[in-house]
Amino acid sequence: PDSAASKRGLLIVIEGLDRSGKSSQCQRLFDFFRLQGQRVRYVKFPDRSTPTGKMIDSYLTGKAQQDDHSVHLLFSANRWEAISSIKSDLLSGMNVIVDRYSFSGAVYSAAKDNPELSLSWAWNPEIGLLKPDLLFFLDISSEVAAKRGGYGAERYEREEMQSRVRELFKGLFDRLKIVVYQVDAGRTINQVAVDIQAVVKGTLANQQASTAEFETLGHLLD
Ligand code: NYM
Ligand code: MG
Repeated sequence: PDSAASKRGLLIVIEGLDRSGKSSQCQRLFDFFRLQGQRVRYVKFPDRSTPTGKMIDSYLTGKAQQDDHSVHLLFSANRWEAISSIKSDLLSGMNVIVDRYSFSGAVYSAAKDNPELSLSWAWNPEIGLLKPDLLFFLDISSEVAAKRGGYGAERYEREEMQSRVRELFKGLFDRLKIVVYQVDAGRTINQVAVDIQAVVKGTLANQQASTAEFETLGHLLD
């Protein structure tokens, strides 16, 4: 059998609305890899620690105003500036779990009350970023999400916006050549974690040593 060292790591993205349980599931998946003795890294977008991330944070918390187009491109730049380090980690055999990615990037901007930010306009700067090996969508209604201790005080954390975001996520997935594992996120953390791990276990078992190449995110289908 091929040695594990000859395989690159998996790029696993977890997407969903605010309060859908993404961060808990990323933590659970991280622990799962560690228990298997596998190397793993956790990445969260936006990464608020970098210069672009600090600008994004100021915008989200209402400390700064930004043109809608401009802040959209900052979110995208925040991913682009991280991608070479993610790629080299994957090549070194590390699995990378990503909490929000390009899919959030496109739909949150497109959900704004600004007709200039169409879904396809918002998707464009994501083209060429690494395509996830596994994409999970933690599906929850905006009503159930709102009941989970309520939304916070950041921009976008309003139920009306979240319900538009949910519809846009589904519309976006329909227009991409990508497999999406939609998980019912209205259940307990354990139930959701079991479903995610089952998919990851299956992928690890079937992973070929030759999958060193990467695919990238492509254009939206019509
Ligand atoms: N968000 C997140 C975007 O608008 N564009 C993006 O590209 C990303 C990654 O930022 N409400 C939004 C979604 C969230 C907010 O993310 C902050 P989080 O995961 O709540 O820290
Ligand atoms: Mg949030």
